[in-house]
Amino acid sequence: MIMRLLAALLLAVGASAASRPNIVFILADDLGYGDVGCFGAKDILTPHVDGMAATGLKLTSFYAQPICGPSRAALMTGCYPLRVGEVNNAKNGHTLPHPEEVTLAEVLSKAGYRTGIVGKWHLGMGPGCAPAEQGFQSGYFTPAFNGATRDIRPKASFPFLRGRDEVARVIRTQAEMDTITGDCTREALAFIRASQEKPFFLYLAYHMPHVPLGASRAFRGNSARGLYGDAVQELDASVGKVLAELKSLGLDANTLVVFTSDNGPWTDPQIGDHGGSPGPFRGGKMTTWEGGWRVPCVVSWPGRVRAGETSDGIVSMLDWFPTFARLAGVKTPSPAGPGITVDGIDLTELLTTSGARSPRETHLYHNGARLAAVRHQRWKLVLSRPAGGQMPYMPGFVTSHLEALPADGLYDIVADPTESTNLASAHPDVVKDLQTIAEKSRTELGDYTGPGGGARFHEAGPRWPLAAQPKAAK
Ligand SMILES: [Ca+2]
Repeated sequence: MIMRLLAALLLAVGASAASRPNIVFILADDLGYGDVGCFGAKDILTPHVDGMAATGLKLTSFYAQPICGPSRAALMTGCYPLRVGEVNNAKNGHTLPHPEEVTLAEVLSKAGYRTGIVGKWHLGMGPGCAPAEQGFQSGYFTPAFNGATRDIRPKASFPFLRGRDEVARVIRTQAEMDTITGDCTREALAFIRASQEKPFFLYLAYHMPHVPLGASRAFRGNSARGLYGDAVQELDASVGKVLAELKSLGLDANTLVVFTSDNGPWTDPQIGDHGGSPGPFRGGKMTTWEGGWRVPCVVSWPGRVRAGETSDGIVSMLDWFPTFARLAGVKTPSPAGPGITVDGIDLTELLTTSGARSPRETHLYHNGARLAAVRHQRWKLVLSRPAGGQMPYMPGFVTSHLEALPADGLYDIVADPTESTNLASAHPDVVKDLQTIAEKSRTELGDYTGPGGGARFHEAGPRWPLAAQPKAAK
């Protein structure tokens, strides 16, 4: 009897260890919905991402966040950025997760995964905040973005760090910018080769096609969308190299690969066209409209993830955290640990069961700290807001897309994905339902006026909005 129990136990342990997949999460930066072939691009060729979609699952209502920092914080914590506890109890435009926040890398590391980041971090480098202190055992990364201007400014530079703070190289020139995608791909392949003994989590956060753009010589002039398209085609070729490496090492059948973007493309005329396309959607990066939030997303895992299927169900960047935790065998009721709320919803059934529907019905849109819109099922309510363009808690960021809206607008996102027809007066009952969801979220998470009851704080002292405005706090 005891022997039989032991045998059963060993079998269970063996089965769970063997079925825990490697996870490769490939994140593009500012890549729009209309910049990938299988999502409609005709002037940029992305055969490798298209191939992932053909053999995996394509998500056509995948929501990131409208800008880099919050999107990465959402991925790393599984939470709406308004819930995430930040350094100094502040609420930053680019979320700065507190060292006490439990990250996806920490959860997977604790579960026995080898964890590595290659590419762009952008979640702070203060004490306790660097990748090495937020769960990554290995790192080759830039602390923040690759620049904030269309062209490289003569005195601008940024470092690639290894480990905690060893400077591996510094990017100063266009010629150096042209090498960063290839550089990250080389590092990613090296991480994969060095990590075969354990299940591994590779967070491969490419800088492209965020400006200033760069592409190596072999890709220059190849696309019909200028340097932007060249940069995306090099990104796609890099995805191909990662997939080929997994295959040649015999790891492909046990590796889940996700390809997506952190936000939509810049389309603001004040800032200038950077080359990206939101596809059929209205607006772009930092706006409330779908173009800023809905990005290409494909998932592949041969033999496990639905092959050649498409899901239009709502899926959020928040949802990877509980999904990956479950795949890694984490058994606590909350994937982040006892008592820690996670907003993400486990996608395992959606990913692996043919025809399954997304478990998510609601998505909240925050611009900076402002609750800007709510989607529930097919309906999206874009909340009224004053003129000004200034985003609360994003001082310095002005975008003409944040135009004044005198009243809440209701859109049928399924029938009208371009958000062209306001149906608020035709469906007052739906407006009311979505306003109720908005109000509940304000109670739990907060709004630009201040945090909600479920927002986390890890320090004594004043909390935002006062903490974010030290002068006013005195
Ligand atoms: Ca971005």
